Amino acid sequence: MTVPAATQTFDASLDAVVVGAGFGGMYMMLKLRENGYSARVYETGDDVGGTWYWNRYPGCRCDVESMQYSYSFSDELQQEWNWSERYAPQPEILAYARHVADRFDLRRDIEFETRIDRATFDEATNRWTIETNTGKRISARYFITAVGCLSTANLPDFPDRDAFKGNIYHTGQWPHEGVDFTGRRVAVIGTGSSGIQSIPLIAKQSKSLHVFQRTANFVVPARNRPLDPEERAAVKADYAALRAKGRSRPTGFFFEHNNFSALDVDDAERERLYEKFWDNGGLTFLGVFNDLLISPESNETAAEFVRNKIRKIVKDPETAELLAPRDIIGCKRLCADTGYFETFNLPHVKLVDISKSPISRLTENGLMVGETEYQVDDIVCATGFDAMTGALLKMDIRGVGGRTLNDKWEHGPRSYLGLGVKGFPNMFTITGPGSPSVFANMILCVEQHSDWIVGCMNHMRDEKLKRIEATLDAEDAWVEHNREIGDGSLRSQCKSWYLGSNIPGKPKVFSPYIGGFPIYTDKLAESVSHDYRGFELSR
Ligand code: N01
Repeated sequence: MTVPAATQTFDASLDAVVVGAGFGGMYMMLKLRENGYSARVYETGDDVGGTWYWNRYPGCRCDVESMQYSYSFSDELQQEWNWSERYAPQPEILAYARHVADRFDLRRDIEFETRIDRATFDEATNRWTIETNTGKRISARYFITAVGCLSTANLPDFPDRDAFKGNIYHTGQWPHEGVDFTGRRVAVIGTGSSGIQSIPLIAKQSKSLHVFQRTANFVVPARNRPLDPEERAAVKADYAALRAKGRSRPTGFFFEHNNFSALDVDDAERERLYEKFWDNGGLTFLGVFNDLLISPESNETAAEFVRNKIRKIVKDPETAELLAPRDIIGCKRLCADTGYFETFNLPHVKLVDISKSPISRLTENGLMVGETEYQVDDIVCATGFDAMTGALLKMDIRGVGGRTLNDKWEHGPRSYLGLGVKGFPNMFTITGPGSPSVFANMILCVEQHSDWIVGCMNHMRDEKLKRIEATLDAEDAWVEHNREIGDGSLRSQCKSWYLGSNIPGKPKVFSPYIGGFPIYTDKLAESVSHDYRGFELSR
């Protein structure tokens, strides 16, 4: 329960408050400290790690290669840390986050088990008043959110949810002690990345597994494997150049890609290239041609290639057809698997198509689809997140004139560069909607934003400025630019969390910036070199 503001006094007066101790909040804290600012991070969980603290479901791992999904700011750090696999499992990423916190002595500036409930801008002082669920009231010049893009779990409000006598889990809020499904009858709802990673492992333990699929997803093999010392050493020897190469790519990753269209080659060559990328494994499958997310004809060649793979792997033709997505590959986020399709060949695993007839309600013993009851002991909701805006809008953020962020974003998020919001001065949103975030290497994105923010704060300090706010013109132009380039991509052509379509009633706005990491980098630099163009700075 929030303690009323009137009954509180300030518990601290700081230069900056940072919300969240995931990779974004940790690095932001380090930069603030290095630059001589008083700051504190507030974190709901009892440890660092963000996404990797909460998501502990079986099979959870990063489907971005571990040598790249790691901080780049410290060469000592990247030289001393040894990733064990091509794709790091969740416990190892969490161990890495803890290592970073200890190595850079970050914990002393992080307040755990403390949620930020409200932040209010005071126009008289140009400072934020931040209130926590523990009753603290903090005054800060800057309010910096590092809340992640996929951190607010979407637990569907199935009718009669409370009637179910078994256990309901959400992949994004997994019990820390783990769950033993041995001998249990399990239902998994949802076939996005979390479902696709967890289903093969849940199937290994459970007595029976029903997978409830609303929309089939495109999945390519991850081809995970242990990393051998020579491979690690080769990357480490060339890390700076490889990171630079990554930053020059739209995704912020370095990987093999081709710079020609799928329609520039004949059928045999196209097939050969698809096979090559399929065998290599991973999300870089979409790099096989340069127009897969632009040209529907090119996209369809890749989509059909994957459908044919599914038809070959899954033995029951009816199940295979249900698992073969009909829409655009890469529109919903591509998934990478280890044995997902093979799992449906097991006799105790059944796919339930709920595309036409949804889960109508829960019962004491399971769930109903149409007239059929599926009796289970456990229900796993791999149903995703209120992405991009959920964690920001959960806080009661009040800007100029007491206007809430919820009100301002009633019809979808509006920001300048995904960093600043008109009407919310001295607030910065790390990987906020309108920045590349989920379309790029998230760790490079948080480093980029934190560096930019601290650079801006240094400029303000040098110039004795007290207030920075995005201008309405800059915000409008950025929102329009986002819309235009989003419309030009096939990624905006289906129902996805990028658009907010997974949350009933959420405005359908394509939220991440799809222009690519290097172009975005230029835009950030341009703003700085033109005296923070697009922002109004004042004393
Ligand atoms: O969530 P999702 P996720 N009834 O939204 C279904 C990142 N991530 O947690 O498609 C029935 O993708 C929903 O159906 P539909 C990654 O960016 C990364 O799997 O909306 N079904 C869908 O099948 C990823 O994209 C890693 O028709 C319902 C599923 O639930 C993002 O997180 C690992 C439903 C949700 O899929 C989200 O992934 C894991 C309902 N009421 C996740 N509501 C890495 O490896 C939803 N669904 C880095």
